[in-house]
Amino acid sequence: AHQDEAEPAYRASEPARPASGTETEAFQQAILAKLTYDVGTDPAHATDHDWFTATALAVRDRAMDRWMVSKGRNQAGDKQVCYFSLEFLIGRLLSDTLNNLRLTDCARDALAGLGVDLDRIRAIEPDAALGNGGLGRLAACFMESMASLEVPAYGYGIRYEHGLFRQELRDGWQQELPEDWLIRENPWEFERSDLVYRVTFGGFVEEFPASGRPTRFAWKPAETVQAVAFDTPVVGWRGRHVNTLRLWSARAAEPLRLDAFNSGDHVGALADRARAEAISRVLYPGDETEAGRELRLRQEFFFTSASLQDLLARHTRLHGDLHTLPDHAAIQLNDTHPALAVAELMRLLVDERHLAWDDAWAIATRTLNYTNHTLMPEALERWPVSLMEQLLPRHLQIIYHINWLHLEPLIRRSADIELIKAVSVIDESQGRYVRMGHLAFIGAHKVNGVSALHTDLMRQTVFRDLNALYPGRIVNKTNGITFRRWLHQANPQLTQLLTQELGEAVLDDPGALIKLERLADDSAFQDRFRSQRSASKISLAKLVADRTGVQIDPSALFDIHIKRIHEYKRQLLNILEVVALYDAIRSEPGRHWVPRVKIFAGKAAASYHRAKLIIKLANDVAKIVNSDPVVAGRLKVVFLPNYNVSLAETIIPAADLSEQISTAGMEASGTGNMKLALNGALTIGTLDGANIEIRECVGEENIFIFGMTAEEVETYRKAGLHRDRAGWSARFENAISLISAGAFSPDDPHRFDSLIHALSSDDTFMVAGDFDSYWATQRRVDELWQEPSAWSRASVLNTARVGWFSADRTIREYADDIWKVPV
Ligand code: NBG
Repeated sequence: AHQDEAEPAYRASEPARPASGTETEAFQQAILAKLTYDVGTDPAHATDHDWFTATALAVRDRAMDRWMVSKGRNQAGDKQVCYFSLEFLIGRLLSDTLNNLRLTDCARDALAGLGVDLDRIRAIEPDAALGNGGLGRLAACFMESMASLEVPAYGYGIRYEHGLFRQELRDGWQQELPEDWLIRENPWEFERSDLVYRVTFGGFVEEFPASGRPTRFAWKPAETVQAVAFDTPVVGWRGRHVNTLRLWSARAAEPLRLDAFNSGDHVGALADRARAEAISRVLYPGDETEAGRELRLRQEFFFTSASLQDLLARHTRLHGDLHTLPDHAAIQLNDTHPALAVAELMRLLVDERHLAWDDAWAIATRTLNYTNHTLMPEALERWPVSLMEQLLPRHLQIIYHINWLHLEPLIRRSADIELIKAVSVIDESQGRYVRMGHLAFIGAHKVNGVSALHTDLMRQTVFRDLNALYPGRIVNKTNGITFRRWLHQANPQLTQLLTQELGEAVLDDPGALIKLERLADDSAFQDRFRSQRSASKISLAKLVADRTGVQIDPSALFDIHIKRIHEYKRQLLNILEVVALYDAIRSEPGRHWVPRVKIFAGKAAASYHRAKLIIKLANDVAKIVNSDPVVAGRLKVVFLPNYNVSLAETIIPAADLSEQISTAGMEASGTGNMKLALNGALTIGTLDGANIEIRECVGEENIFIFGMTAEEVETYRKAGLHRDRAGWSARFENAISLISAGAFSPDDPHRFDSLIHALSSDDTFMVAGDFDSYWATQRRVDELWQEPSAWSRASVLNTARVGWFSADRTIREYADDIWKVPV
C-alpha cells in the first residue's frame, strides 16, 4: 500500500517555479520549513511520503489557532456534545482539511512550484479505517458536520493500531490482511501523554454498610490498564470551528516485569503488557452478525470509562458541581457499543463522587442518549451475565439495581409476567444475558432510529414494550452525509458545474441545489452534466483496468453495488440477475442489448462464510462473462478489491445506477444511497430504510422501486412462502440451475451448493420472492438509458432534490431535539 521510498519525487529536470501570490508563496515556505525541520530532509532527497508529511503538517498548522479558539468556547461553558463511538471511519484527511480550509488550489500551486504533484501525494495517505461500514462512516460525517455548524463537540473512540483489514482477492476468494495505517507517523494526531486515565477490570466488590445511611460499595478491581489520549483536530467548513476527536490507546500500567526479565524470562516479562495493549490493537471486525467475545467487551468498557472520566474531570474543573452536568454536556451513544456508559456513569457518580443514587440517575438520564442502528436480532448486543460478573462485577450489580427500579412499578401493579420478561434488562429465555439495547434505552433521555421506516419498526418490534412504558422517548433522525466530502471533494467536476450555475452559495447551503431543477430539461446543461459524468467514468475505467485488468467501456451503463457484503444487502440477487441477463443475451445475441458494467465492491466479515462465498461467486461469474465473446460489448462484471472510503470517492461520481436492494425492513437507513443519488446516480431499490425518503424527495418517476414492502415481507414469511420452491419463476429457476450445473465453476461444480440450498430451503432474505420484480425493473432501467435526455433529466433531478440528506440537516435535528445545543 505504501509508495516506494527510494525514488525521490523531486525531479531535478523540472526547474523550481517560484510560486506566485503571497498566500501560495507563504504556503510553499511553510511546506519547505516542515520538510527541513520536522521531516528532516531536503527537496532533493524527499520522497512522496516526505512531501505528504510536510504538506499535512503545514496544513495542520493552519487549523491550530482556530482549534484553540474553539476549545476556548468549550471552556466558556457552552454545552458540548460527546459522541461516543467504537468506530470512526474517517478515510484520508489531507483533501478534507485542504478543502475545508479552502487551501486546495494554494497547496496545488505551492507544490507544483516545487515539482510535486498534489494528487500523487494525497494518494500516499493511508485510509484511517477505524470502522466497518455505515455506522462508523456516519460518525465521521457527523464529526465533520458538527465542526461545520460550530457545535462544540468531542468524538470519543479507540485509536486502533490496525483498522479494518485489507482485502485481497486470491483466485476470487477474499483474503484478509492486516492493515497498518500507523506504520508511519500520523501527522494529524497529538499524543497527550499526560492525559491518562486508569481503566480497571475484574476483582470484587466491597460493601460498607452504615447505619441510617445507604450501604456504600467499592469496586476492588484486579487489573489496571491505562488509557492515553490522542487528539485529532476536526476542521469544519471554511475553518470557522475545529473540534476534537479524542481516541484512546491502551497502555500497560507497568511496562514490564523487571524481575522476570532479569531472571531470563524475556517474553513472559512482557505478557501483562501484551494483554493490556491488546485492547487497542485491532478493530473488531464484526459487522452485524458477529457475536462479541471478551476482548470486545473490554474494548467497550475501556473507551467508555476513559471518556466518562475525561468528561467528568473537565466538568468538575470548569463548573464544579456535577448536578449541572446535563446543562453542559450531551452524550450520544452510537449504538449499544458504549451502553455500559449507563452503569459506569452511575458508578462514577455514586461510588466515586458520593452522590445519592436518585440524583445520579437524574443526571445520567438527562445526559445520555442512544442511537439504534439495526434491528437484526443477531446484531442486538447481549452479554452473558457470567462474563459481566467476572469482568465488571460492580457494573453488573448496578445494572441489577437499575433493572429492579425499572421493573418494580410493574411488579407492584401485577403486570403481565410476559411484559416484565420482555422489558427486563436481563434476558432469561435461554441462559442469562444483559440486553445492552434495553440498558441504553432505560438510561437514555432520547432514543433514536436512523430513518423513518426504521424508527417505526423500532416502535413496533424490538422496543415495542419499552416504548409503551416510556412513550415519546423514541424519535427519528434520518441519517445524512457530509456534502463537503461526498460532493465537493469527491466530485470536483460536478461541483464546478454547480458553482458555475448556482454560484458559490451552493457550497454553503445544500438547499440551493434545488435551483438545478429549472435546468433539468435544458439540453445545453444536460450536455455539460453528461460530460462531467463521463470524465469521472473514464477515471473509474482506468482504475478498474489498473486494479483488475478488466477493460470497461466508459459509455456503458455503470451499475454500482458498493457496501459490506451481507445476505440482507442481497448482492446475491444482483449476481443472479447478471446470470439471467448473461443467459438471455446468449440466447438472443442478435437483439439490441443495453451495454452494462456491473461493478461490485465490499468486504465480508472474516468469519462470515456465506458472504465470502458470495464474493467468490461474483468473481467466478465475472470470469466467465468477461471472457465470452458472445456478450462482449454488452455485459461486463467487475469486483473491485479492498473497498474503503477512498475507493468510494472514486466510484461514486462515476455511477449511473445505484443498487440499494436490501430485503425491505432490514437496512436501517443506508447512507451510500444518499451519496450516489447526490452525485447523479439513479437508484434501483426496495422500499427500505432511507430509500423511502429518497423517493419522496426525488419523485417516484426518478427512482426505480421494486419488490416487496416490509409489511409484505412479513406476510410472505408468515405464509411460509420463503420455504417454497414452487413459486419460483422459470427465469429464476434457470439462473439457479446454471450455477448448480457448474457453468461458472467448472473446476468445482458443487462450490455454490450451500448458497443454492439455502435459497431453496429457507430464503430468509427473499431473493426468489423479489427476483422477478427486480428483473422487470432492470429492464425499465434499460429503456430509460436508451433515452439519454430523459435519463439525464432524472439524474439532474436526483442531484437537485437530495439536499435534505445533508448531515447538516441531521445534526441540526439532533441539536434541537436531542442535545438542546444552539446551532
Ligand atoms: C448500520 C445500518 C445502516 C445505517 C448505518 C448508519 C450497523 C449496525 N448499522 O443501514 O446497517 O445506514 O448503520 O446508521 O452498522
